[in-house]
Amino acid sequence: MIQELEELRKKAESELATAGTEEEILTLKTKYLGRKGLLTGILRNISNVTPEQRPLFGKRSNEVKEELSARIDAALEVLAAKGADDALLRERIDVTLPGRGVKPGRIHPVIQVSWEICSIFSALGFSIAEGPEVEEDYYNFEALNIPKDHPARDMQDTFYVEDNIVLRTHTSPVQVRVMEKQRPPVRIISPGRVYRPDSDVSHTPMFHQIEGLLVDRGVTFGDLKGVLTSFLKQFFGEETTLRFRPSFFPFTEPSAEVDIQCVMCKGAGCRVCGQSGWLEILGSGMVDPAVFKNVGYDPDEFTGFAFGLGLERIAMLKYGITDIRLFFENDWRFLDQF
Ligand code: 2U9
Repeated sequence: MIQELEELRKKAESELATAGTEEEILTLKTKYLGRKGLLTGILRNISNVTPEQRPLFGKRSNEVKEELSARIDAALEVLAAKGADDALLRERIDVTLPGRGVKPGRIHPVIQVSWEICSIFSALGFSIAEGPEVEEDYYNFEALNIPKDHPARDMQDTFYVEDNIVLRTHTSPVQVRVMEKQRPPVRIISPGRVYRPDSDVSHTPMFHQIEGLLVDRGVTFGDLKGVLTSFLKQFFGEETTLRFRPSFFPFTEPSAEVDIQCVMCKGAGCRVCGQSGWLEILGSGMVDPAVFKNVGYDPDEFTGFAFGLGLERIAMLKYGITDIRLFFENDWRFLDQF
């Protein structure tokens, strides 16, 4: 029996020497030391040993069991330590590698256009005026001679916050507020966000406008033409051809829309200008006397002109962009180009 015990020990040790994984070692542990294991089995057969040999057999059996158990635990520890070392090697961070870098932001193309237009008008003596985007009905409509039954008052065209509070549909209320506080001469432009419930390739529910207003004694339609011609030639190029076309707005009389010869086809007719050869750029007109009365200006003493343009539309024409929604998707591959 002792002989058998020693052979079992040698066998277990040689098997342990070749066990390379945690799973193999644990299988060995069960095989020899488990409840139905080989060593446990030998001990269970102690009745086959002569009574004289029993103490020696029992003692040796326990020694072999403890030795094997200790060897197995040591093997498991070595394996665990090796695993930790491997993980450290695998997950090592090379602090000498260069960083990934943070891409610097860009000025949004619509804001670039806004700045460019503001700087042209600043040089012409206009200052910049700003005001609230959530606006009283009075400043957005009433003061601008837009009567209650005018189509622009329809829910279709306006976001109503409350009964008499709207998201401004144009930046004109800024000019009304300035005129309420300030006597002429007034020479201002007001850039900013405006809101209309519209959405397709050329409309978004929020877009940007710049409007301008010049009020003084003796301001004429000739001044309007002179200032807008100077602006458009500076912005689109000296060679730009433009035309003034009669139009109607509730807040200006007379009114004119200003077109430039198509920048894509130079007037020949193409998809961008709808084959007309012309691109509509801005609306303008002489401030209606009713608007002056609303802000306490005497229409017999003062005259003035006003104009308005949509910045996304101008940026689309300038950069040849065909879908306005690209401006608001924040895809850096688009924004990176400007
Ligand atoms: C006051 C009086 C008059 C501003 C004006 C337009 C004509 C115009 C549109 C251009 C494209 C709006 O963004 S758009 O859809 N604007 O056609 N705007 S005159 O007239 C004013 C402003 C303020 C006190």
